[in-house]
Amino acid sequence: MINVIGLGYIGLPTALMMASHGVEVIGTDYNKELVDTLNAGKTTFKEKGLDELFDAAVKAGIRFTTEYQVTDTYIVSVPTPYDKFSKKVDACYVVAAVKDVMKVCPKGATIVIESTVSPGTIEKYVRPVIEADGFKIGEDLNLVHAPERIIPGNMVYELLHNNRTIGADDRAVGEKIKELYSSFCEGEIVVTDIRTAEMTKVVENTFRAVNIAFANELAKICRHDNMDVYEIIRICNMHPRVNILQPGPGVGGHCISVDPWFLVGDYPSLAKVIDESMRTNDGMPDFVLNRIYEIMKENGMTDIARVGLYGLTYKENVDDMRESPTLQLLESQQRHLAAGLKVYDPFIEKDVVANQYHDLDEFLAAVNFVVIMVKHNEIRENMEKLAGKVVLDCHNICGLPGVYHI
Ligand code: SAJ
Repeated sequence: MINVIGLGYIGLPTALMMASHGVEVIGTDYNKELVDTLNAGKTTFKEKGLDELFDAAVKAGIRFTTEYQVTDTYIVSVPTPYDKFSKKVDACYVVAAVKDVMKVCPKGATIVIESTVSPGTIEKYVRPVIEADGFKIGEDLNLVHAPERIIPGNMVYELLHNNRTIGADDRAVGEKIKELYSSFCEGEIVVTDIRTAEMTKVVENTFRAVNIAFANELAKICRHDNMDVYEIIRICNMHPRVNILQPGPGVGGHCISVDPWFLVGDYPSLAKVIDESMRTNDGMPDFVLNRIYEIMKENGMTDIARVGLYGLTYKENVDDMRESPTLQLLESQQRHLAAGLKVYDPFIEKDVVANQYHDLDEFLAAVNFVVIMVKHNEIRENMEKLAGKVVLDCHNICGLPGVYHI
């Protein structure tokens, strides 16, 4: 039996996937409300294919509880927040979960840490905690790091098809865990050591952050001299060895906007390009806010309350708002005492910010300047409703004449 600890964005789909592929799984989360929701037969967030996967897992016998189980394999997928000031990862939830596992696990059990951690975290924070309790790693307890790679919006498909990395102290233990993931994973699974596994995960997300920053910097350069960044990127990408990403209003999510800071925090004098890239991405919501003021001026607009931000999530077609550029922009606007922007997102049903709308038509009726912050399918399918409005299209999806870009 596998005990999956932490039933959030990663733990839940992983637990469901294993259960629906014939593995006996019990999911544990200390959040009773979340466990009650799952036990009532409901999923806790929206994700393509998740409800169907949930049904299959429930049929296969998955159970949810707040209690840690006595078993030989644990998968820990709890959050690893980072400290905004020190830029370092806070491993407190991982450490707490490992401590709780140690209270119940039998000798020789394996703890698989799926949570993203900065390189060296397991060495620095997890091993000492285990050893302090008199456990001998490799005898009483085995440690494995199996970082996840799935992308919100396409999690179910990617869980099945992505290649994976498994880091273990001991090859045989790594191979055993590889076999477990092979129950559902059709991708290639590489077994390596823990430190390498930690590093690859952070490096993957850093690669993407640096490349997005490059696109964002190009957008700024092109804006300065009124060049079309999208056309330039399109032509450059026809070169066989060039593949530039797309500029946008900023980078959100819990990974690409966070993980690269771990490297900056740990190697401040070495991670220069990464540091600068992260600052570039983090500066994009402010850049958009300035564009809004510029465009208002150009159109003789003075009332910020007639401006509406379309999209609150960190990217299209998900209901996840973590580190979202829209939230960053709103925070910045409040700092500038210019509160009043209207906001709407079809994926966010609860009221989370001031002046939030829950109906596209009502939102559009309330504003005459729309800023497309997120390219949800909904807005792509309703472009004609933007006719006659001033539009700042941060994703170049609009195609209407006279539209502004970042
Ligand atoms: N973005 C741009 N321009 C682009 C691409 C993305 O501005 O050309 C922005 C998006 O709008 C979004 C952010 O970047 O705000 C990140 O979005 P994403 O869809 O690229 O990635 P995430 O954060 O949803 O998922 C990432 C993935 N990592 C990589 O692609 C290296 C996923 O594989 C990871 O598993 C996930 O982070 C994670 O959990 O680490």
